[in-house]
Amino acid sequence: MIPQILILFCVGLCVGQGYRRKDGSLPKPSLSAWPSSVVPAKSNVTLRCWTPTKDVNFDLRKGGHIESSQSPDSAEGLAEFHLTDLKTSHAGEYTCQYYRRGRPYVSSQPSDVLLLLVTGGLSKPSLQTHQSGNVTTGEKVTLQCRLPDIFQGSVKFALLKAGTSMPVQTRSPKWKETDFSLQNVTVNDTGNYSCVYYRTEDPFQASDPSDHLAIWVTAFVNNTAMNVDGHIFLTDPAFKSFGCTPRSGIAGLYASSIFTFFRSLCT
Ligand SMILES: *[C@@H]1O[C@H](CO)[C@@H](O)[C@H](O)[C@H]1NC(C)=O
Ligand SMILES: *[C@@H]1O[C@H](CO)[C@@H](O)[C@H](O)[C@H]1NC(C)=O
Ligand SMILES: *[C@@H]1O[C@H](CO)[C@@H](O)[C@H](O)[C@H]1NC(C)=O
Ligand SMILES: *[C@@H]1O[C@H](CO)[C@@H](O)[C@H](O)[C@H]1NC(C)=O
Ligand SMILES: *[C@@H]1O[C@H](CO)[C@@H](O)[C@H](O)[C@H]1NC(C)=O
Ligand SMILES: CC(=O)N[C@H]1CO[C@H](CO)[C@@H](O)[C@@H]1O
Repeated sequence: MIPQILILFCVGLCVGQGYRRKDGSLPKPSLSAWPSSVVPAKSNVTLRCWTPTKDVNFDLRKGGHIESSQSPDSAEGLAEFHLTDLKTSHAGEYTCQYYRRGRPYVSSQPSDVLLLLVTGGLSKPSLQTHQSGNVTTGEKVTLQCRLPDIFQGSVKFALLKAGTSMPVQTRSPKWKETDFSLQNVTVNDTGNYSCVYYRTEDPFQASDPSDHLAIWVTAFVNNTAMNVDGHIFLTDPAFKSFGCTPRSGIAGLYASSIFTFFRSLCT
């Protein structure tokens, strides 16, 4: 027990003081994009570089070249780089790094690469699912993203989920399409999905996103057994209100409490 406490104490203390690794370098910071690393042209994005090390300055690099330098916005070692009115030329591979303000003037390892994609300019792909109707928890959902027929060139696909800041998955196509699999789905897989395709080299052109495909995973609590069960309903984006769509479909299939749940969504 005591060694564990000492380790925790040391981690807290050493990180706070600017822990240095054996080779003299500082550990890499983390880089994230808000609201997302895949954003439409003309919108804004904030790139956040974070480290627990104090008294440091930050560099944001794009393709290895310094794009911007900044003092952290707070004592916590967080720097925010605001990119506004995005153009396709903002797309690229970003990293950030920090360096100490005082002696010794060492810099950190670079962060992991964040690929910023600015969508628009290439026509949208289509997103479809092989499944129809509902799928139970634990099953696999396959979402197929397909290039527009006219498109030529070498690209990768990214599966996006509304409200998440990173692609759910990226995949290379097999000929004109790719299959994204969501394994062992849970309620957390509920959401609106879309896909884009992008060129894998500078200038990283990216397509408009496909139409949304809603995936709805509901957990039904069995009042007596408290078993959690779930079902997914897949609908076409053409349906205006997703919550209402499966209502008639499930009304006869499940207990009345579930019916009530969907009815409350619709009203
Ligand atoms: C982007 O940021 C600028 C300046 O902060 C603001 O004027 C503009 O409305 C923002 N654009 C969008 C699409 O949010
Ligand atoms: C699927 O998820 C359930 C519950 O989250 C878990 O118990 C099970 O081990 C998972 N199965 C696989 C193959 O990951
Ligand atoms: C769903 O997400 C929440 C919060 O992110 C997490 O606490 C929970 O364990 C997740 N549930 C499953 C079944 O993955
Ligand atoms: C998809 O987006 C629509 C509109 O924002 C929203 O009403 C709906 O609840 C979303 N569907 C899911 C499954 O999150
Ligand atoms: C719900 O509970 C009832 C009564 O215990 C049981 O017969 C039924 O199989 C349960 N249903 C599910 C889906 O677990
Ligand atoms: C449309 C569809 O596939 N509905 C299915 C939903 O799940 C129930 C119960 O598992 C099936 O009976 C339905 O056929």
